[in-house]
Amino acid sequence: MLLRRTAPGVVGRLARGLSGGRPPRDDKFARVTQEDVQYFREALGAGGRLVTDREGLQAFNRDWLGNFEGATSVAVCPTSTQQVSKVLSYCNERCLAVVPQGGNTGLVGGSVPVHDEVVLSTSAMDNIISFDEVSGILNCQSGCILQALDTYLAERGHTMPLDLGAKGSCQIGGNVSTNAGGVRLLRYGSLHGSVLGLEVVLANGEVLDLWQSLRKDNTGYDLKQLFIGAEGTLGIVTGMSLLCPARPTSVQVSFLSCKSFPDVLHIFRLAKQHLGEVLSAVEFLDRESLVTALEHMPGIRNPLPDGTSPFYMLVETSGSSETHDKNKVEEFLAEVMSAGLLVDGALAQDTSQASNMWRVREGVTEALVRRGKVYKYDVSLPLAEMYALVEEMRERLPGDSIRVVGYGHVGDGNLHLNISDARGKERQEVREAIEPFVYEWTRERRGSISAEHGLGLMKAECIRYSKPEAAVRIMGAVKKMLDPKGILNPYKVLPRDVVHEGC
Ligand code: FAD
Ligand code: 2HG
Ligand code: ZN
Repeated sequence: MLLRRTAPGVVGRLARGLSGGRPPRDDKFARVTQEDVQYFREALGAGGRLVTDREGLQAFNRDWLGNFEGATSVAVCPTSTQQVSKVLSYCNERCLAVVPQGGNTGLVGGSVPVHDEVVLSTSAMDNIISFDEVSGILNCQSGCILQALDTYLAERGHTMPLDLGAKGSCQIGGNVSTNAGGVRLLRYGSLHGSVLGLEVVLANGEVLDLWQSLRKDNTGYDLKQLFIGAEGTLGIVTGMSLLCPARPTSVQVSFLSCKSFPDVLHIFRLAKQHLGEVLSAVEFLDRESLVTALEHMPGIRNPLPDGTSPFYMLVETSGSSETHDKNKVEEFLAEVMSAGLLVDGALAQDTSQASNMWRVREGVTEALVRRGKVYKYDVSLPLAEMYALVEEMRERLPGDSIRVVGYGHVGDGNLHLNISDARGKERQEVREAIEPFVYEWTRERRGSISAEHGLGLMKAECIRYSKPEAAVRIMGAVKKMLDPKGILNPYKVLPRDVVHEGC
């Protein structure tokens, strides 16, 4: 699916809404001057792009959800690592705060300035450097769009090890920096496993060359892992080496409906048992999610005549033998039916039906934004208790305009809990009914308050719900070591009390 940003009119209405309020500007940071802009212009030379006009800056200042809006006066778009290094070394010297930005599809306010930080966008760093068809190793710059990489690999019989609804806009550097999960994590694992090497520019401009293409390397600490999921707070990822699997030639997608969440889990268990090595995705959505997608996303059709069951699932297999895989899926469906778990089900007969099934599942996020204000939560929970959070939230939040929806990567224990309010604007009483309840509920079950979207600005002060004090303290020390002046993505990820003074 090619993702288009929501029209500015829609997001404009929603801009605000930040749990915990916007942190005050840290006045240790210098303000951008004309001389700074002139320096950036010279550092970029002819290739790069500098954006300083108000209209052009809008897209850099506002996040995809329209919840967060900053006020940068300059976006710097370099084309090379050397340019990134020059810009960062200068900003560090001047104590100018910098926010790294990829495709700006992040959902926690990490990719946009909070105040007047310089935006360093990787959008002009989109070169594919090499691909080895024997090892499946891809080397590229960080600004490559995920979908473009996958199209490139498809022509060479390979696939990207991750896939997500924002693939038409998100960049691989952003994916690595958020440790994005997505719909194929069940099959290919997390980016901590697929990233073989990274090139990172540190806050002082030093280029840290961890750009190896080795499957095995046990020489000391695996430093690249620190930058995977650091959300731009430790360095700017400029290039990488990724292990890409062979592209499956047979993909079977089925869409099922069932009566209860325990039935969803039972079907998941049967899918693992019967589909084993070819299973590539197990996603679920509740009726409220399905209805929202169908109401607000023109062109998406319900794959089933049944639109009243409380739960829907998308089960995908990816393999190399169509007959074998189809047989397996049919056996699996027969087993699900004979266990009395299925209300209805459809197996896609062609790629257009399969892609419609995926659009239903992946369309929920955009549909919610179109419906009104969204309060978005992304939690990891023990499977057995996962959906109880949605049910409890419904009891806490009655009201005609409110719709509580639950969907996500059931195969990974990752629930996307979204509270949609058709009234369209942040309401304090709604926010207070959700937070801190949702975080406490998750902590009580030793879950994670961010399964895959990160902490960004939205949850920086909430890290302790999922991490012990010692871990937070060590994170603060790592930040201080790698970014002593604290210029990289300030106000994000770490709570204010562990961030060192700097500058
Ligand atoms: P941005 O949004 O630009 O940035 C994200 C964070 O990374 C920011 O903190 C930014 O400062 C930092 N950053 C970006 N580039 C760099 C860099 N080169 N170096 C250092 N730091 C950098 N996420 C999932 O995990 N799974 C999903 O299934 C999923 N589905 C989505 C569906 C939709 C419709 C949308 C809108 C979003 C979805 N997301 C999902 C969230 C988002 O797409 C991911 O977090 C994605 O990885 C962000 O990539 P980006 O290039 O847009 O990064
Ligand atoms: C997905 O899985 C994304 O579709 C977005 O992670 C989830 O919108 C959300 O809450
Ligand atoms: Zn997700």
